[in-house]
Amino acid sequence: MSLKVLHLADVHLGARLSNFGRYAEQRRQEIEGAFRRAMDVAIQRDVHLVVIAGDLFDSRNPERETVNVARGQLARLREAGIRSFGVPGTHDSLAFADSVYRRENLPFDHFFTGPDFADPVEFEVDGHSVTVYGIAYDREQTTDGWRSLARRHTEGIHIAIAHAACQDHPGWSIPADDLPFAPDDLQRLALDYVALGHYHNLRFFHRGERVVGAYSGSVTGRNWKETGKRHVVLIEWEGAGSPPAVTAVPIQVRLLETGEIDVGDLPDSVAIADAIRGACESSSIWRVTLTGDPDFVPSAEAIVADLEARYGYIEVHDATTLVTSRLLAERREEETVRGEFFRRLVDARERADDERSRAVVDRAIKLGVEVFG
Ligand SMILES: [Mn+2]
Repeated sequence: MSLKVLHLADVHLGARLSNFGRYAEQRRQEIEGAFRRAMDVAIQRDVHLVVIAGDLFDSRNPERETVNVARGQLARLREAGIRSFGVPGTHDSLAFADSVYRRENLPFDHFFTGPDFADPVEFEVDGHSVTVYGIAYDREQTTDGWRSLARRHTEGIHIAIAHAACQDHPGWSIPADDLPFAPDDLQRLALDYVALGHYHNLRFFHRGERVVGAYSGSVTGRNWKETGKRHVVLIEWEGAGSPPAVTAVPIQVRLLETGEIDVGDLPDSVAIADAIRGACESSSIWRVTLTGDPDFVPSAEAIVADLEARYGYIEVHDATTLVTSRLLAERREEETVRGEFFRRLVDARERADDERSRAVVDRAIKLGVEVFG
């Protein structure tokens, strides 16, 4: 039987998510829902191990109900005979005296609290010999960090868990708290898999064709840097030394998606709302950017108010200008104060030598249309 491991990270249980306004509470439940789904996947796929690579909680001091959500889900694994391993992250670091992991006895099979990769756990499961390494970075205690990670012996399958920042460019300054490593470090390690947390988007690391590690990414988008599908990673080995079969399993409850709509030919904000309904599935949460040169000033607020019930939460970003619109062409021909106003603005726009000055003029043109018609 193959050895199956499920890797997840960056759940951020208990995040306030106030960036979602009135939808924040619902979004918090969607994070819990995604975490539950991750546990469902572990149980349905009959994995032997679940590894959680940090930031299970959004803070070191989550509320009681949030801790109980984690407790309940980890207990499901235990009941199913699945071993669970965890490390702290940056949000829920063990370095804090009042860290949740110091106060609560969560039903992990093993939670790594050592400041270096010094104390791996070894066990046999279904005929496989498995070694798991983990680290709880602590600026006061950690001495060797990544340097302490090395394969102990040749037998079996060796997996490391780390909440750590990949330093893709030597020039990036990454604080030591984020446990920086270079992609090469991962390839050199001769481990079978490094389960990473910290960066919130899915990313695989290879040695040749072979996957040697991954960021599984967050399980639910918390902001507009975490759009699209969210995953857990399933890793399967036929035996020690064989390359793993690696699958990213989508896990999110509702996607965050971004889209662009050209509203140049639309008559009003009501029509824009209709166009968004037609283009954007209600199963996702959207940020829609309006582009083009319509003959009116779109009202992002009115469009959001119109669509909020359908999407729960939606953002509309107005990137239109009226510069080449028919409306502005007509106004500029007028021998009136209004005509003069728009002529001067269009001249100012032509003279503007950066994006920011042009944006100021574009805004002034829209205010002018709102005031003068
Ligand atoms: Mn995180």
